[in-house]
Amino acid sequence: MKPKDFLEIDRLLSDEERLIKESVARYVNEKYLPGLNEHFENGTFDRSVPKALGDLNVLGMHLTGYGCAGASAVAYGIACMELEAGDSALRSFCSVQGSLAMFAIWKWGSEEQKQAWLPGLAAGDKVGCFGLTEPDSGSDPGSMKTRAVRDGDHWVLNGTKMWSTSGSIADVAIVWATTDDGVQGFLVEPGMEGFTAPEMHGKLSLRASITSELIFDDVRIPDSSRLPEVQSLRGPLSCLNEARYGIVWGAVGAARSCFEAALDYSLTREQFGVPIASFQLTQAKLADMAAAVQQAYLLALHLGRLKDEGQLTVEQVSFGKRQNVRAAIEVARTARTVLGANGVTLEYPVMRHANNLESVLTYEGTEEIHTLSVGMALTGISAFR
Ligand code: TGC
Ligand code: FAD
Repeated sequence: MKPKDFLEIDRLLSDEERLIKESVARYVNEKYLPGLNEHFENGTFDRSVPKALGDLNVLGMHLTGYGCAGASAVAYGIACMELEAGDSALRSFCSVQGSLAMFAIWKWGSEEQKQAWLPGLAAGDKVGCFGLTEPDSGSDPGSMKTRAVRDGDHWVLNGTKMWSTSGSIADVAIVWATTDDGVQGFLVEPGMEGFTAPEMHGKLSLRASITSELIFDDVRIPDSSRLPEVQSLRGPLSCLNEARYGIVWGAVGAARSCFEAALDYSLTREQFGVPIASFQLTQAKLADMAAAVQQAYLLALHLGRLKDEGQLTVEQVSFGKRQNVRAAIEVARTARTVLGANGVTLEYPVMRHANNLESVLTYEGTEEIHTLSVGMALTGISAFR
């Protein structure tokens, strides 16, 4: 019996998938986690991450060509799971870089844009970010106010984006704006006059991740920096499908880390002269957490296999993101109780994951938005408005 792989789901992975799992986990445990608490406490991002993830070949790993690894969706998911077992900030960086910034260029960019940006982003030599959310436009991106107006062979961009992960360190921001021809994406670079990216402070969640505003004040952008292949909200939403899929897996990692911390702690912590693991109430919690983690893992793997067959629908992604993040939050909360007062400290990963998961529940489409997406698929009736 393997208490930490109860149903032996790892046996369903191929040798290559197991190898990726092991190599990402090794990086997380040996290189990333030792410095994490300091970054979390100080609200700083470990600047060695981009290059390290580039060396691991996980940035845009599910994309093909241009220096990308061309791995399967399941392999990409497994990498997300192991990264988020470390911290959601690590998976977030990978998601934004690979699934939002790189995918946008890969799917909707020109050949020149792909050649100019994708190899550097895949290697982690360059950092990308994604600007969709605005101060007055979150769940309803169609209400965005950021606007680009054509001026000869340039565009003039005005507006403000908020909550952009990696924004202040990005070499390229994928910015979505309304135009006379619909929503379009622009590649905005630091140094373009009128563009600033101040870091946002005061987050109590994802503290080891950089989050920024992106402010555009008459920024002149050449037409060659416009993503030429899409003029609709379909552009950004297609990128979100990719990143949401990564969260389906990432949430399993965060939940697993909390469960394992609780299991280990319960076997060594003694009260009333016995390990707390010997109490029936503790065992019930451990059984519930083990079931939740295993179910979430199976769901992620099933959706991953569907994606590799080209069969995964956006509603199924919503189902998975909603279900697995919910499950992870519940596991984190339960694990926290098993650890007692120690559970609220940084000495254990549980409260850190619990805090991070509040952002994960909200970004990439809130729990409510994904509930309505599933509701619409079930009933055929849209309840968004
Ligand atoms: P709607 O009229 O339904 O659709 C507009 C156009 O988009 C198409 N579409 C999609 N395409 C691809 N994938 C999807 N999931 C799509 N959903 C819709 C649709 O077919 C249509 O295309 P076309 O060609 O006819 O123009 O749009 P709506 O305005 O009614 O909105 C629908 C809704 C609410 C589901 C959508 O707006 C939504 O998903 N809202 C949530 C916004 C969100 O998730 N924001 C995330 C920002 S980025 C982020 O959080 C990064 S976190 C950092 C990290 O991961 O670490
Ligand atoms: P709102 O849309 O204002 O929602 C508030 C509440 O109302 C929620 O509970 C919501 O579910 C509910 N609600 C809204 N509409 C409905 C409805 N129709 N029916 C029922 N309930 C509804 N964005 C980016 O563009 N790029 C990034 O890199 C990025 N990174 C982020 C990093 C972090 C740490 C965080 C916290 C957010 C990030 N975001 C990013 C923003 C994120 O995508 C938004 O926060 C999210 O889309 C929700 O928007 P909002 O916060 O404006 O909430």
